[in-house]
Amino acid sequence: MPRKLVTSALPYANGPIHFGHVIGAYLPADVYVRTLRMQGEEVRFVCGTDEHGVAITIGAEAAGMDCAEYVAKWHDEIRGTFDHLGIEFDIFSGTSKSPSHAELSRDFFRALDSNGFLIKETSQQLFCVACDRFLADRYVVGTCPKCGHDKARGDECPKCGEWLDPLDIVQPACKVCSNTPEPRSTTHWYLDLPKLRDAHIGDWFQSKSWKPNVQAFVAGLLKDIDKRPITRDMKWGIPVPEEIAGDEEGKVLYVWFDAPIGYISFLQEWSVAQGTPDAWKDWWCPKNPDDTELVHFIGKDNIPFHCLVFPSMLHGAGKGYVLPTAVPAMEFYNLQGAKFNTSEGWVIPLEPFFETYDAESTRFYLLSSAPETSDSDWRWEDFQTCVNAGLADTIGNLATRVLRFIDKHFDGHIPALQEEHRAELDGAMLQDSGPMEDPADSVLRFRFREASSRLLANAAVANVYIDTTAPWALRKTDMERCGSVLNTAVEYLHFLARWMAPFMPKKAQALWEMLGESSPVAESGWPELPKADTWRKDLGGQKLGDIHGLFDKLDAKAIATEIEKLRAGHVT
Ligand code: B3M
Ligand code: ZN
Repeated sequence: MPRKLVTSALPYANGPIHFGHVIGAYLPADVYVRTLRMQGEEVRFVCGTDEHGVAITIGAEAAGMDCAEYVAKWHDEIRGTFDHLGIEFDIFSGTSKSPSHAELSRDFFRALDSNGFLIKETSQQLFCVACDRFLADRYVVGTCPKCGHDKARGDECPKCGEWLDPLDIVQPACKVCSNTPEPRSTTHWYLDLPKLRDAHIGDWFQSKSWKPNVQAFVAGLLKDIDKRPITRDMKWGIPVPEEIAGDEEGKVLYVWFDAPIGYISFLQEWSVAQGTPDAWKDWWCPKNPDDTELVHFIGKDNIPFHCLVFPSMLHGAGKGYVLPTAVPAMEFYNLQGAKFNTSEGWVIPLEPFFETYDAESTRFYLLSSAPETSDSDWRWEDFQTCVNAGLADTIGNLATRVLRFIDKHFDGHIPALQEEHRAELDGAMLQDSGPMEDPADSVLRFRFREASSRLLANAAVANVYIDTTAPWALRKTDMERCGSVLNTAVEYLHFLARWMAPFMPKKAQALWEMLGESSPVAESGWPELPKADTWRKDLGGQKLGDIHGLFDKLDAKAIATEIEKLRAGHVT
């Protein structure tokens, strides 16, 4: 079985992440990894913060901090959010601190250079004298030369969508200080993407099947692809190797050049920490490339870099790096119909959120509303319905009703199954109460919405079973049959806990322990769909753990207040 190397886009260490990020690149990856692990696969899950680039230096300046201190602060903050949500990486490092990152990035640069994939060129760029720096495209603002919109950015016009060169902007101004920048000449290195496309990447891209949103977009880019600058004039960043820079001073690698290399350097860091410094090579440079499946979880704005630029770098380095097998890019996730926007207050601040709401239910709602095939939304009302009708009614109630009843009337021990009831109750549970489908099968196809609805549908089967077999009524007439009916329900809850584990790991563990188990539920393996004859674990006689409610219902008034708060805090 190929090893799986799973990455999530590296969040910029310059601000908090919101639910749009979470469902875009992190939570689905976490569920995917947990599912694979339960299926016995060998997986590494790598992430960390993206700590270079202009956005970081400007953020640090505005905060009055130095860059290292600034990125460390956001690194910890972002990591805290992942911890809250139970998103567990094998390693969560950062591009400015991972020990091998800078040198590995420089090695990439050297290798691409000696393999003939870099171009050195001098051109004019806008320089802000007041800020004493060349302006990155997004830090030039002014009037669009095409449509006349006066809030165009150096890289594109938000009104007409035209891709722009900052030098074409009419009346350009520095976004930071508003002064007029002047053109100055500067030398940079460019990645020869047309050559890399013709060498391999074009054919490689065409040979694979991609999500429709990736396929059309990248095929279009490939057609008239141009070289791309991969260096910048800045202080904060990884210096270009001296032997190549020569007399050119103050050149660092472009943030998008070094950031994806973090997927490699962080795994190197992990390998060293394990005491097996070369282990990363088994994933990144296996003897047979089919021995690794590399899966990049990203949001759709990162598609060109992960499907084109980084694969080009990996190939062009000529060191036998694997190329991605799948890039399950999500569409955008909005908040109540409008884009998440931290600076306009159109966000759900996560710290207070987690004081009030349960992280595991939140995971489930995010997955069930994931922007897989088109943009989608966090809607507070839907969150409430998902928690109340889905989780609390369908899963939570089922478990507590059955287990409390056993607690009370069978002295907390799972009743025995009478042989004479076996066949009939197998049929009642596995055939007559509704269809069951394997959530893992959806997860492996990156269909997280489908996976979460399968999980609920499987729980609904047990509710139908309980309604038709009516154990509460049997208690008065036929205690043995009542026991068999409950035994069968508990056998099924044993499946449900394991099915829940990738989605809601803590709730799954809680249910597992209520069933009297003490091992980690995730280590019990992935249960395929139950089959008559083999599905039972013969749990009769096992003592249950402490029984408690699994999900708290959300109150409609509180939800209405959340929506009001959001509207009131919105500044445009
Ligand atoms: N930090 C952009 C983003 O967060 C960037 C991703 C890097 S992945 C190598 O959208
Ligand atoms: Zn300026």
